Formats: sequence, structure tokens, C-alpha cells
Amino acid sequence: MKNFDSTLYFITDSTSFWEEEFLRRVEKALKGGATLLQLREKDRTTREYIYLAEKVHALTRKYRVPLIIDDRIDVAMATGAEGVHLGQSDMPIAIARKILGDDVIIGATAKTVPQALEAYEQGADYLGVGAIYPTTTKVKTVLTSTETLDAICRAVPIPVNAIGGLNKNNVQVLKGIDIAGFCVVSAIMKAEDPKAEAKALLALAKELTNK
Ligand code: TZP
Ligand code: MG
Repeated sequence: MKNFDSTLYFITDSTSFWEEEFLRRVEKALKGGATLLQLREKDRTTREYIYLAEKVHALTRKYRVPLIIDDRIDVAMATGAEGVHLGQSDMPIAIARKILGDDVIIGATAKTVPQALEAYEQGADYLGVGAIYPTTTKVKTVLTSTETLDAICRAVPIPVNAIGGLNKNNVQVLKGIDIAGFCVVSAIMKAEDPKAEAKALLALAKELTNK
């Protein structure tokens, strides 16, 4: 098993911030205890994505948190990021694994048990499953029930993270399901105090995962 901890997986969204404020918030989340961090950029050019990834990587290195790049294995390779996250319409996991080798963390999105099994069999290191609740972060979202999340956790031996609309007030819905952790975007990104929010969410995530 690769050395990463997805207990509190913070996924960024830079869209409503100037770069300086965005980076400040990312660092606060790291200070608060985010255990894994994904840079998720949908509207930047390749060059902009790489430059921002380099800046975020400098921060994640400081806190010894692996950096995962959303969608783009080229950006991950160019920046030496520790991993990449691939959805159902991104590069197939098996091809990414062939290109990236065994040391890079590859995460996959799965919304059903067959998708989860396929991603696992192709070499995914972890799964993101959701959206558990409606979210304003992603325009097109299909909801995944907690029953399906539970079935996925039972079906695959790799870490499974819940995602989608999760915050301090609703994560108890995950209780009793064998998740490795959960992912949040807006709960931390838009928090008044991202450090305090991350700290509180980490405590809840530890409780839910018996860590
Ligand atoms: N995939 C499923 S839901 C989601 C992604 C990337 C966005 C989650 O964002 P938030 O703000 O935590 O609801
Ligand atoms: Mg994607």
C-alpha cells in the first residue's frame, strides 16, 4: 500500500479567489490538518495549471502532504506531484498506471460498484465516491446513496473516500460505513477560518474512521 492518508482530503477550488488569497487558504487548510490535497482546476490553460501546481506543491511539501492533480497526468508529471485523480471521462486508469508507473498515487471516481471494481482492477490506489449530497462545486452531479457507498467499501480493498456536499453538520451520515475518510471542497475553501474548519473536520473524520 502506498503511503498516503485520505482521512481529511481537501480538494481546492480557486475560482472565487485571487491567487494570493487562494494560496493563503490552502496553507491554512494544511495547517489545520488536511491529510491529502487535490488541486482541481477546470478552466485554466495547461501552463497556468502547471504554474499554480508548482506553487501549491511548495506548500504541500512544507506540510508533508501528498499533492494530487485532478484530471491531468501531464500536469502531475510536469510538476512531480505525488498523484493524479481521474474521473470516468478522463484517461483510463490502466493507461495512466502504465504511463505513471507504480509509485504515483492514482485516484478514481466511482459512482457504482462495477465502476469501483473496474478502477481497482485497473490499478487505482483509492476511490472517491459521491456526490453524497448535492453540491454547488460541481455543475453536473449525480448523487450516490450511502447504501452504494457502503457496497463499494465492501467490494474493494483500497481506501474509499466519500465526497459531495459534506460538512461538519452532516458527515455523521457516514457513520458505520468503512470509509478511509471524506473529501471536502467548499466546507474548507469557503470557511471564514479554513484552519479551524480543517481542524474540526479532521477530528470528525478521525472519529468516523476510528483513527
Ligand atoms: N465530485 C463529486 S462531488 C464533488 C466532486 C469533485 C464536489 C464536492 O464539493 P463540495 O463543495 O465539498 O460539495
Ligand atoms: Mg476529472
